[in-house]
Amino acid sequence: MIVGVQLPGVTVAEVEASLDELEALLDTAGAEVLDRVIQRRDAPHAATYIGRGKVGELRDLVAEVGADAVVFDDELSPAQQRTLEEGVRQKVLDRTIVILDIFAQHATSREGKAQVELAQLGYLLPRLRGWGTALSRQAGGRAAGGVGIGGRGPGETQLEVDRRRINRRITKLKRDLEGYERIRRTKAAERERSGVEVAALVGYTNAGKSSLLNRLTGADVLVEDRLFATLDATVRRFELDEGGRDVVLTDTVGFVRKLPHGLVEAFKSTLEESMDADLLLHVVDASHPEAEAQVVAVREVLEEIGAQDVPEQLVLNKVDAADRATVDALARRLHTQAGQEPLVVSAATGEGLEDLRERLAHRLPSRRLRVSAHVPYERGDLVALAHRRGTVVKETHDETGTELIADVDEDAVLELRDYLDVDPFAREPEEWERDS
Ligand SMILES: Nc1nc2c(ncn2[C@@H]2O[C@H](COP(=O)(O)OP(=O)(O)OP(=O)(O)O)[C@@H](O)[C@H]2O)c(=O)[nH]1
Ligand SMILES: [Mg+2]
Repeated sequence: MIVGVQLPGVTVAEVEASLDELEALLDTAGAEVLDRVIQRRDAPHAATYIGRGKVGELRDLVAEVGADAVVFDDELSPAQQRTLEEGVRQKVLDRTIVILDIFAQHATSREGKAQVELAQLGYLLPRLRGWGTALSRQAGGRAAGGVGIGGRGPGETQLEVDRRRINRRITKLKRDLEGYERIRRTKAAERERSGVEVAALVGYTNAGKSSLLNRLTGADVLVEDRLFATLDATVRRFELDEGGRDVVLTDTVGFVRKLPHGLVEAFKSTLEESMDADLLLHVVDASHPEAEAQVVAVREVLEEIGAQDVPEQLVLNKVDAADRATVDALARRLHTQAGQEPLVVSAATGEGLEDLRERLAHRLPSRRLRVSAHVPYERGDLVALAHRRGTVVKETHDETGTELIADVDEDAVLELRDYLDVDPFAREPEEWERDS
């Protein structure tokens, strides 16, 4: 049984849409929804969320349809959860625990697993009272049945032991995560030094981010019609244009409405990949009826992780599955709101992907410099280098060598240094001419 509350200023349709999504989340988590209840309120009831009278009704309904759990569409406080469980006489869960559960099922890397566990423990800790016995059983016989065995001090209750154990675990997880983050930072710094530009795929879960990454880079990331298929950041390099300009594309966890704060907190270092990007490719499922609300939700999370100032390119995906007029209308509305023209693509058919590459090439701040050089014939390798690592704008030949005008990266400039007509390193780096 799923339960939503309709507060003032929210339409029934919006509550229904959010419940549809909760149903999809539960489906992904492996549960089946039998029925739903919507309760109108001016504000959530402090003790029971839906109001005391409604709890009795809910209990009868739950018994009637034979549901073995009630899932609320918003995060419940630990006290509300307890009170509701007593009133409904079934297990009471909320959207947060469902999302945490899916993340736990899907995490594969050690970092991903540690992040999810950290978020789960943060959720569990204040709720320990109700779950204390279950946790003790989980911990095995030692602590649970132990008479003075293990770390149990005199007069200490089971609850205190559990709390202490969880806090120790949280400390360890945080330490591990700091280690992973250091590795990530080192890699990011290497990329920065090598002058490669980074574009990050962001967007609502199931929008088609991994599909686009696979299409553009020939990667082989798991694509599935389920929520949160991707939890680990994948980084792929691909050639953007003929000039051999490389771009790094990152794929990461998708967003969802009411994403638990603890989870955003725990995943911050993974999500920071987007913060450090030169450009965000914000992928939207244009065939989804809630596409616009999803764009808003994604922007909220971006703000939460401090990525709101990174340049953004909207990419309307799955247009093969959507009605053309609907896509056009959506593109126009988003265009007016965001002041940028969304790209219209399909990862499935490949439509619009050339435009996407072009837009990427255009919007990524190039770290290249325009140079003009006179390269003697015996250094033909340098001319070849300019072709390989840059774009040659003009190439002429005279008796002594090749006259070259080219856009190249900084390393290539250094190699060409002896033959440059003007030495760009004689000036401040900020003054370097940049093509953009
Ligand atoms: N019709 C159609 N389906 C698509 C397109 N792109 C992706 N899909 C489907 O949409 C579903 C989700 O695709 P993913 O690439 O896994 O989406 P994602 O954004 O990476 O999702 P998460 O990792 O769960 O956040 C899959 O069933 C894809 O086959 C498209 O252009 N057209
Ligand atoms: Mg994915």
